[in-house]
Amino acid sequence: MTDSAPASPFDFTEEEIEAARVLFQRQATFVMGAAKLEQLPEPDLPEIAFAGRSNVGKSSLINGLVGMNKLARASNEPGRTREVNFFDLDGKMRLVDLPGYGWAKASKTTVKKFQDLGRDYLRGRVTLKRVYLLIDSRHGLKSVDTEALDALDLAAVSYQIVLTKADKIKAHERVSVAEKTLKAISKRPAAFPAVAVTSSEKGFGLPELRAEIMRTTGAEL
Ligand SMILES: Nc1nc2c(ncn2[C@@H]2O[C@H](COP(=O)(O)OP(=O)(O)OP(=O)(O)O)[C@@H](O)[C@H]2O)c(=O)[nH]1
Ligand SMILES: [Mg+2]
Repeated sequence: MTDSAPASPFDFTEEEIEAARVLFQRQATFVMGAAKLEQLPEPDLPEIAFAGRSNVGKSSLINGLVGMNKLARASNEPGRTREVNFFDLDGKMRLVDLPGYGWAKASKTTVKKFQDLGRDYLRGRVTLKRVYLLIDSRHGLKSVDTEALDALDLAAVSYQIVLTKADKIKAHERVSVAEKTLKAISKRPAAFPAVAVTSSEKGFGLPELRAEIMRTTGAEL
């Protein structure tokens, strides 16, 4: 039972799921890693960004969505993604991999530098359609996550919660952590009122998330 996909909180037709599958099979390429705000690519495509604690699975989720193992660099070493990394899905949209927060081992100045960059990107990007805020399904919302949600609400950036690593918990636990998380964000003004449950490792939740991204970005085949 633990490998079965959880009930989807999304309402998509089979056609939408299929269109999104085809869309995400298009060529995905690394565009650039920006270490400064001045280095961001021109805002000429819809973007979606992946944010969350270090090691929560942002880079792995991007790889899972596009079906490539090594597009975004993932590793067990927290703080792997140190720049704002841009990936182009065949001119249809850009997927943006943000440096993680809550990363204790780096020096304070390094952490601050990348967190400030991530925050500036999130606040000022006109083409940013939605932020996917990743939460480890084994742990649920922690106080550092709450701070990130506060910042997104304050900046009025539309965001959605995505629970990650759901292969590591049992099916009934997936349901309860999703319900609990949904309840916790219900009064947040910029939160999309649904919680995605995913596993990049096993692939579940990804077809629905692709469909959701396709809808949000307005990307067409
Ligand atoms: N079991 C399991 N492990 C996962 C999953 N997603 C990611 N991981 C593992 O979690 C670790 C961290 O994944 P990353 O994708 O590098 O995490 P990140 O959020 O990009 O981390 P930073 O770049 O440091 O912020 C890696 O060892 C992954 O293999 C998942 O769905 N299931
Ligand atoms: Mg990463």
